[in-house]
Amino acid sequence: MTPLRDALRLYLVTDPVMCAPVGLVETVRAAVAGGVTMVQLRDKTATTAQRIAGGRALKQLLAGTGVPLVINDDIEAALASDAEGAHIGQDDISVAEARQRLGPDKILGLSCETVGAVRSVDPGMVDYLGLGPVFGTATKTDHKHPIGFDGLARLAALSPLPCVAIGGLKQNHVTDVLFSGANGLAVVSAICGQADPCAAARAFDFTQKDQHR
Ligand code: TZP
Ligand code: MG
Repeated sequence: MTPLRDALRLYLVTDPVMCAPVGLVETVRAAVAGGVTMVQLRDKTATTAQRIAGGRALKQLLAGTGVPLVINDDIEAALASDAEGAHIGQDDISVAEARQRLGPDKILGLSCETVGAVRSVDPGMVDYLGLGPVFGTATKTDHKHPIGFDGLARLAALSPLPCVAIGGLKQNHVTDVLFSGANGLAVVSAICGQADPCAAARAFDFTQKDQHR
């Protein structure tokens, strides 16, 4: 499995409605071929049984790629589909309960929008943070104010864990995100909504930033 810090580089968060024209599994297959390094199954309206079925299909697809699969907000589905972990938000089940149910070895990701949320993270319980939204986005409208790259830099500097930026991020934001101190970009519509998800993923160019390391 790719080390988590590296896996966070280009993190595809799937939206089943946006993926529908191409298909969820085909979107993920193409996106991974284009360079996606981590995948989250995020389906707010599905049942646990549907998430398990989706998770199993994606696990099969990702076998041997080193790309970890995480299930949003459903520990039971994460376990039953043998995903690498789960991702939760501030209003979902508690970190302690998620960690207890996942066991010590699975990946647990946590969304943080504020300085207070990052400060209260227990790095012994959580593996990575999702920071944002960097920009406002039609994909998720129930969030607080966008934090911008300044806010991202503030949260990333405080983060005791690897972190990934999310919210309105597109192919032209790679350099700003990495220079803000996040380990990578998590995206939905920049890849899921696209007719050619492979080309959309490939258009995230990390070579420029790599030259500065
Ligand atoms: N959490 C914060 S913003 C967001 C999530 C799941 C949606 C990001 O979607 P997009 O299409 O990449 O802006
Ligand atoms: Mg959630």
